[in-house]
Amino acid sequence: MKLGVAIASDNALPSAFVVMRGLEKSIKRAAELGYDGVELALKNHDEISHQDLRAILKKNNMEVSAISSGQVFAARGLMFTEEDKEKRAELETAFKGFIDLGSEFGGLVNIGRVRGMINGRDPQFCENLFLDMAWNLADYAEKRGVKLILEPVNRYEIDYINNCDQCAELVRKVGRKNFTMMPDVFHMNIEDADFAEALIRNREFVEYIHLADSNRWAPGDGHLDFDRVFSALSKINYNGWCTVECLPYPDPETAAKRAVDFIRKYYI
Ligand code: LER
Ligand code: MN
Repeated sequence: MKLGVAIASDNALPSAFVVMRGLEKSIKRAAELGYDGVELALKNHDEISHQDLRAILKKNNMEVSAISSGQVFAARGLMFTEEDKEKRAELETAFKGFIDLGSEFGGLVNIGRVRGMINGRDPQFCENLFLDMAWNLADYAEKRGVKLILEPVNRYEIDYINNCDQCAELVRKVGRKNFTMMPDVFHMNIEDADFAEALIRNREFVEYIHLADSNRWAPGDGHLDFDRVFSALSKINYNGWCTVECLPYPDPETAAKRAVDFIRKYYI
């Protein structure tokens, strides 16, 4: 298991769920704190060039755990369930840029809130919009050795795909080997009846994990049962990334440090 931390550029929205901001300084600090890698929460694929990113990672002996796309929804209003052709084309371009970046760095691109809303529309109509985009992007990603990872997100943020079972059902409908799932234990704590049962039941699709406590502070700062989470991950022989995606509270440095200190006891 490898440990990552979510970071973004200095100009990321306040609603970007990241621990640290400023790409270069966050990568350096994450390395010093003992993380193995960083998840890049990007608005645009060209926020950083491949060349600059390669150099910063090498200097700090760090990896990219995944590229995350929440700001494409939050800042640009783009989503898989969009009907408007121009906005769909804009989303496709953004994601292809993320996939190109992912093909050199980490090989994983997240689909969180960007899967979109239903907003009172016909659910089947929305699913078709989602599937069209998912198939198109999965084909593009497959040729570049990249996986797309769909994240169940709680009902207070999105009205489509809230728990792991719904996510697994949609992953089956997409039916592509490079289209899997990434549970976030903060959302699971709201939406899934039991961490262990949900992870074990859907083990074939668990590709990546987001970690935050019940209050979305650093793991250890709330009341979420991490013993149960990590024993389930060990039961399913999970060997991928666990990436801290908590709020930067009480401040980014403290959150990043508390998280790594708390989680270290669960991994070697
Ligand atoms: C949003 O709450 C979240 O968890 C992100 O990883 C996805 O947008
Ligand atoms: Mn998340």
